[in-house]
Amino acid sequence: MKSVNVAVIGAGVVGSAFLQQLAGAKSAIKYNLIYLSTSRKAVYNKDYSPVELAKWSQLLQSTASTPLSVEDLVDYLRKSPLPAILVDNTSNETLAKSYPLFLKNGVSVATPNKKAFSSSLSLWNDIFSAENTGLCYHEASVGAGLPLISPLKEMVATGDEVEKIEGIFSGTLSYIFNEYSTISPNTSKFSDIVKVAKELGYTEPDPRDDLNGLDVARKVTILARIAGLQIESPTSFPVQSLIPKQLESVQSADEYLQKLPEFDHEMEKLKSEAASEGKVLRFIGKVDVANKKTSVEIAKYDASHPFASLKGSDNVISIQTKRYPNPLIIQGAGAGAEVTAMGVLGDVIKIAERI
Ligand code: NHO
Repeated sequence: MKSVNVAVIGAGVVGSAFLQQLAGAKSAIKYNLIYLSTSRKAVYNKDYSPVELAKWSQLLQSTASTPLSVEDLVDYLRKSPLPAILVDNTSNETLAKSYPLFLKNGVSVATPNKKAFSSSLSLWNDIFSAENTGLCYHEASVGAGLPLISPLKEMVATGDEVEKIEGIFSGTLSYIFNEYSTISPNTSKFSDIVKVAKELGYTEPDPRDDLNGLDVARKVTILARIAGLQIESPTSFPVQSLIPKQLESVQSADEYLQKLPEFDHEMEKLKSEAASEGKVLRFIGKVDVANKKTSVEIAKYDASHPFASLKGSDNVISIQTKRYPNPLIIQGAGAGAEVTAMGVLGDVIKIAERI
């Protein structure tokens, strides 16, 4: 039976779900967990003997070992007697910047961490350099487990031409707009819905981290680059922030939420304008390949458009290509531990089959 060695960094929301799914993976390949770390602790054996996957949580709790430095981890995995895969389940930028080092040394990478793929274009080029001997897969960096990046890469590799990608890429902002701007008009206030979204745990601890549009801009950067655009960074194109200027610099999330009702009329104006045209508001990311334009903005959609009938915190992505002049629509849960971990494990299995 083929076996591979797997090193996992990060055992938080996504990491724990990933480890649980790895333990039950249905695959013809055997996955040995040879390294597991959080920011403070690590579990591994110098002789590469596997860590008991079923006991990962207790082992992490009782270990006295601290994480290896990036250089030492590269060295440990480079010398692995079996093909090695690094799974980065953190949102750490330094680690993301070190992927080229792993990949050059024959270590493959699977990750939901958006940072590496949506930072500078030179980092992207280093990660996907033809000289690398490791593979790098990142399905869950956009749309969690939705099949999006892999089919998009296949379309491009087989000669299709992407013309336009448009979508709702944030689970949080999907929920907020699906509740706020509905096909049958409602009287909900934007500030109240943001508060509920926070209470339900849909937003980041400070909702401004969702409402500033940067998370969506990162996802748009990734898709635009796959579609062939040379996007320099997620701040190199227009991104509409939903945070009123006056509230950008208030100290705490609480103060922001407390003052947000004072600005409800701004969003209300847009909502009623849309309603008078039989439309709803949605917060979308757009890649227009022909015109080399990307953007993140509030847009209006007819009640009959697939984006208008979205439910809960679902993502929806429309991809128009030469072969799919009627766009291909991919829709479903785009956030959450289980579906994100599924995307990561799917990548690990694909890598294991190919190395
Ligand atoms: P946590 O729960 O904070 O866990 C992070 C873990 O990494 C911890 O164990 C921490 O100790 C460890 N860690 C951090 N820095 C480290 C370091 N330098 N060395 C070693 N260990 C370190 O984070 P999550 O939620 O589990 O997220 C992990 C990664 O998955 C992040 O890159 C995140 O962006 C990505 N991700 C998460 C989700 C999600 O649902 N939680 C999604 C996608 C990707 O589908 C999701 C999504 O996009 C949600 C989004 N907010 C939306 O659409 O609204």
